[in-house]
Amino acid sequence: MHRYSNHMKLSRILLLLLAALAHTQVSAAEKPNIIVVMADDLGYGDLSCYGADSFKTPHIDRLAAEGIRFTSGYCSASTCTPTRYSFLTGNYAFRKKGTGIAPPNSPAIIQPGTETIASLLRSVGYKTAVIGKWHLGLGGPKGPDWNNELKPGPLEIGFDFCHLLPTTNDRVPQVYVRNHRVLNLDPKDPLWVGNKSPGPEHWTGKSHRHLLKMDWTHGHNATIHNGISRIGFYTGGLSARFRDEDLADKWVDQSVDFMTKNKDRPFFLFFSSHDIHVPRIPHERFRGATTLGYRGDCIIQLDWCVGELMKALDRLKIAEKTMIVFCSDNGPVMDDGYKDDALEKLGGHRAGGPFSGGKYSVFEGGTRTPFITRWKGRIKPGVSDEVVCTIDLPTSFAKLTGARLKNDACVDSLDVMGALLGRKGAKGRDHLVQQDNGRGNNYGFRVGNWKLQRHDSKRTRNLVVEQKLANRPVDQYQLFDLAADPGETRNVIGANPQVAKRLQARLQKILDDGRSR
Ligand code: NG6
Ligand code: CA
Repeated sequence: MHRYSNHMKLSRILLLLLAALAHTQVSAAEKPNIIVVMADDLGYGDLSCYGADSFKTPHIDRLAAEGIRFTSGYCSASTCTPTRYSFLTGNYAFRKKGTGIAPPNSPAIIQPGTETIASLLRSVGYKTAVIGKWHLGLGGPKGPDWNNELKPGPLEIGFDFCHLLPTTNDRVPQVYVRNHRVLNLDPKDPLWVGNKSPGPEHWTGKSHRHLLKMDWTHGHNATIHNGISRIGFYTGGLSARFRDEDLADKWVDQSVDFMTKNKDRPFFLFFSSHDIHVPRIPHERFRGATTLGYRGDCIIQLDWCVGELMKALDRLKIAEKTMIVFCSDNGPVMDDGYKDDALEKLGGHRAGGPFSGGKYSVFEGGTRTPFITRWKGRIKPGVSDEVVCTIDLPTSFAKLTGARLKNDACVDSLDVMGALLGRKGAKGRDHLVQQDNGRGNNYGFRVGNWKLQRHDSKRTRNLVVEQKLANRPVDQYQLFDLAADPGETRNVIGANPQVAKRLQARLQKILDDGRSR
């Protein structure tokens, strides 16, 4: 009896200890609202807080002044689909086939059951939404069934709500997808989307080029909508179609609505802007806002959107309960298929800042992009040189909010929350793999200030973004010292064979291991 009660006492104490431990873990978790603003094709040098001096971006500058501006903030790929895939899943896109730039009729790329930043946050009580560009496919293996339920999609991988541009706006169709349906679709006028012309009478950017309000330079010459020809063909769904000019307003309206409805509970909003992707068609009120043409004007439109989100946070009195991450999905590009004078009106503006390359390339300009965090009253404003990447957001936010992260999920997503919050002495990544669209099998590998480039395709792309695409043959491996040469102009592999060997082996190991967390 005596021994029994001693045993009871001991287990009671143990239980109490466990409960206390669990309690400290729970109370250690913080659940701010989280807004990730992802710009499209915005380069390192495209904001005045990052050195642009041909125009001003006052709202994003204010975000940076009230938070941390990262000088080594990255997205994980130099095109859209792989970066977005990695941001949501925490897995490098090169590990999975079919994660390159998605075509108009792409099926859902992220399968239900995959852990995502949204499912993780939802598991700890967040209301989750994606508003804006999706470009990760919709529907089962046969692709989207545009006139019926569009499933699977965001709602099957952790989002409670979505209001989407299904692909990217230079691709068909120009309709919104709200949750599982094309919005405002009249069943009597079904939407058809395909990659072949429906017939010789169908007007295209080739057959009716003289009617276009913005001409194309390469590709983008199929179905015409709103005076602009696109990639891919479609017919019908006229009542569902939007004007390019109104996208930014729509994202803001929908987002403010979502924030207002959920102001009293933690929410996660993925604000996925289409600015400044082609076709760059700013709203009429932003035209001429810069001397750079529509590419510059779209930056001002993006800046306005960020300002509206911040105003809404202030109005709802939740700015101090909300952490914002501002980032981009890949580096800059000038001519991406339309004659919008981006290059002609560029002047002295350097879209990639001090870096070479841009969209499609593994030079720093392809993935080193604006990256800002703000949490009023919690983050001490400043500038950070720590290496952080959009792929790190799932794990970092899981750790912050106490979401349980399975070992086999988010396998390349590291906890860099300390760096994102600017905690003293907190480190970012010690290495990062950068990829292009995936098809060319080109990698960048940053370790400290060393940068290894591996070109399995034996060609570089988009070397100088301020000029036309410059392709040239290269050695498979090149090594650069980013501290001395941020523009990656001097290959120092000959003088540093041991460093190169070490980095080559480490990169290969990351590719072979199937995970890096
Ligand atoms: C390319 C398109 C380019 C753009 C890009 C996707 C051509 C010739 N080029 O294939 O215009 O749409 O895909 O951009 O069609 S991204 O930012 O969404 O990855
Ligand atoms: Ca993009």
